[in-house]
Amino acid sequence: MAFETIETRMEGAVAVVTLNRAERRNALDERAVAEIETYFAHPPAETRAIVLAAKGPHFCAGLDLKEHYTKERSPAEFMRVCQGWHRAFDRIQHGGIPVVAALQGAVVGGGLELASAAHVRVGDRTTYFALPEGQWGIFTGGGATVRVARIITPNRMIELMLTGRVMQCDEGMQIGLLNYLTEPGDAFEQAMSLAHKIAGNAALSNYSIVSGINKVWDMSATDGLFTESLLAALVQTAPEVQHRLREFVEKRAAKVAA
Ligand code: 1HE
Repeated sequence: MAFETIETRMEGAVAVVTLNRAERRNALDERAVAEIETYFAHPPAETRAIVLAAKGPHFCAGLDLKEHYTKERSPAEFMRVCQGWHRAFDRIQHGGIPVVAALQGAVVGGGLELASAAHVRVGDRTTYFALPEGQWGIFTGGGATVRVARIITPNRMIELMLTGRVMQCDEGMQIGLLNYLTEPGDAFEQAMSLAHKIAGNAALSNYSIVSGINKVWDMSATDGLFTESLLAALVQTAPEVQHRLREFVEKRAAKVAA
């Protein structure tokens, strides 16, 4: 598929995926969601981390309301639309490659659902969040009931949806929706710097971190601990570990210092 709604490029081992519909505030139409799914299903083989960014002053205005209005979808049609969003965002969250989102301006509705699928979120001081579905008479459909509720708690999500209020970046930091907050315009550089650092970890460690933790969250404690032991058995005994630990044993490694 030739991409129209996203731009992609590599910077070393870091892939950059940029939403490219600034004239629509990067609202997600069916094509955009399909392109996100296609890209994240098969990122370039050398990719060790991905930065998800967006052109223009706003990260993403959510569902393309004009498309939804024009198409007058039936329940069955919109269920399929939602399942397309779920597939695309599952590719991001469970694809095994760390994804860092660089946010600015509006991160609303489906835009917040998209950002919530990333593993690390960096916002600048223009970033704000909202779930304005109630005012349009609609509901979330891109995974927010699972991902956003887990990050900010169901109670906070219910309040945001009922009132439709805008949550500013400072509150986003306080409640863990943002991991980093930068000056305006600096989120992308910060996200790239984090992504390059993350890309230096062992790929199998990163795979287990981004796939294992969220999957264990879905399990019973017994299943979760068993799964953790299986993952650790694979990761801790990989050949790369000996090389990395030799650095520590022979006192060449950087210390974990405050
Ligand atoms: C859009 C969309 C959109 C902008 N779908 N076209 N999402 C929302 O409720 C957010 C609705 N959008 C806004 O509140 C504002 O547009 C923004 C705060 C994001 C940006 O404001 P601003 O002043 O920078 O831009 P603008 O002039 O409002 O928008 C520029 C153009 O983008 C304009 O089109 P134009 O032809 O007049 O130039 C807008 O109509 C268009 N545009 N947002 C379509 N969302 C799976 S279910 C998920 C459910 C949801 O996501 S609900 C949340 C929907």
